[in-house]
Amino acid sequence: MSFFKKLKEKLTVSADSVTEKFKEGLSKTRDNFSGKVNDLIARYRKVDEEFFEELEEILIQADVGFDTVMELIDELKMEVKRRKIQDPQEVQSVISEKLVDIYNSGEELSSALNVQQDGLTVILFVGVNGVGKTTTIGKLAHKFKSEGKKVLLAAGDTFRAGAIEQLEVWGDRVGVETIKQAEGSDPAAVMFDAVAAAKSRKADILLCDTAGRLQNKVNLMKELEKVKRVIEREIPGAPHEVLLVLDATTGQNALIQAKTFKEATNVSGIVLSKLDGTAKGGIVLAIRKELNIPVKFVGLGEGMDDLQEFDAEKYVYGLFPEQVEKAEA
Ligand SMILES: Nc1nc2c(ncn2[C@@H]2O[C@H](COP(=O)(O)OP(=O)(O)O)[C@@H](O)[C@H]2O)c(=O)[nH]1
Ligand SMILES: [Mg+2]
Repeated sequence: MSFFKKLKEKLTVSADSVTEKFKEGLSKTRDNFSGKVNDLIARYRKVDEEFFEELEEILIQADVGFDTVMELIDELKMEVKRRKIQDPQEVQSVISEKLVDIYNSGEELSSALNVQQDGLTVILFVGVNGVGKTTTIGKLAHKFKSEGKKVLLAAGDTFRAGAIEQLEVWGDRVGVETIKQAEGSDPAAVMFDAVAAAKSRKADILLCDTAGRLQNKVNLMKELEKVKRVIEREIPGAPHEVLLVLDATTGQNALIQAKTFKEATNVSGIVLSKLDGTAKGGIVLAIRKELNIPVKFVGLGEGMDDLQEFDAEKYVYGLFPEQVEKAEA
């Protein structure tokens, strides 16, 4: 059975709104990357060295990352040989299968959030200015609230003008409370207050915003350490997640940011925002392979429902929806 057919059966396409979100959110990448793959397949009569060279180029242009592309091409060549595939049409399903395999290969990394069964779960958000931390917190607050959880927000970005209000606007929209102090105050003090409030109100989830200053790694490290220390002291085992938010539209730059943050703090997961805003959605693969940190969520739009748990199969469906939908054998 072809991979497309398997995917079709597994995803029960178009019945699931999450699957549809991936399809909508990946439309730019589909126009670029998938469009080029489709065109390549239509132009070639048989799968040869030149075909793979062109495919390699397309993958690199989609920000898949050099090493990952090499691995993928090698795997593809082996598979094509093993299955004695000659017709480029047949390769498309194999490409998709290998994209999923490559993402899921290596050290097993769970994309599930470490949420405590009992008691408070604290999630710290880090990342440079403008990547989407505050927006992601708003979306995640909405998700937890709709699961019946009591959520609090901590306005730890006391640095950027308007940052506190922006978080409060999200809090109001979602219907959760924001713990804050005045602009310019010590973020560690805000966290102290927020943890105390979360305890006394018996909250399930505390989502902590931070400032994204990255002009100096030493300062960043100090600030994050201090914030984390306060949280740790008040709640043993917390923060339960440190999520690094990366902007998919910044491409390889996102990888550089990730490396810096990885050195400054223990990052437990990545949120890749604005995947809907890029035509180079291959960056998901590069991030997973090069950083060895799971992509826990992707941002597929600006709305409340546009944050989705990352899933390699839904991602591939979003890249090749028509092929999956019409897959027969
Ligand atoms: N299209 C799109 N825009 C997003 C997404 N996430 C965040 N944004 C936008 O990115 C901008 C910066 O986000 P913000 O949360 O303020 O970033 P912060 O500085 O890291 O807190 C805002 O205009 C958001 O609406 C996403 O997944 N898709
Ligand atoms: Mg912010």
